[in-house]
Amino acid sequence: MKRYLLLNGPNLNRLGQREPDVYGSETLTDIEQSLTELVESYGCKLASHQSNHEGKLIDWIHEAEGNYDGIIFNPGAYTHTSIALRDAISSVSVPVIEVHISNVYKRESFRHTSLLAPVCFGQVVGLGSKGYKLAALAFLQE
Ligand code: CA2
Repeated sequence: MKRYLLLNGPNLNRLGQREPDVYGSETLTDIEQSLTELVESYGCKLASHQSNHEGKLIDWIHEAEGNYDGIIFNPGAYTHTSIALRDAISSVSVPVIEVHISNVYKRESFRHTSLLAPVCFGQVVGLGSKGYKLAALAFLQE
């Protein structure tokens, strides 16, 4: 059975609490539930973690090696800053799809650069919470 890992980075535990115009009204729990349903409908399994700490995200990426078939990852603002997360993604053979709820290219210029995208399998940007499902489908329909 194929197994997938959903990772969410800093502040994504605040989804649904503020800025619904930018990030929508769904909570992270809502997103986790609907993604679990989708993945299970394909006979696969999903595990999910969120952390506001870079090192924890790095540990989960390392632990994914040999245990998961793909990672759906919204790295939050670490996208734009973290060489350490980029190195972690490079250090494993598990494919990673980077997801952003908002269209980062329509926003401040500091959000236009992803240090992670060059080492990711793909990227989904600006499609709201549906982006997580589209990333999952890219793995599920492989
Ligand atoms: O669009 C995305 O998914 C982001 O990864 C979200 C990050 C942001 O730093 C990235 O540039 C793009 C922010 C995380 C969510 O922050 C919240 C702020 C207020 C209310 C709810 C969430």
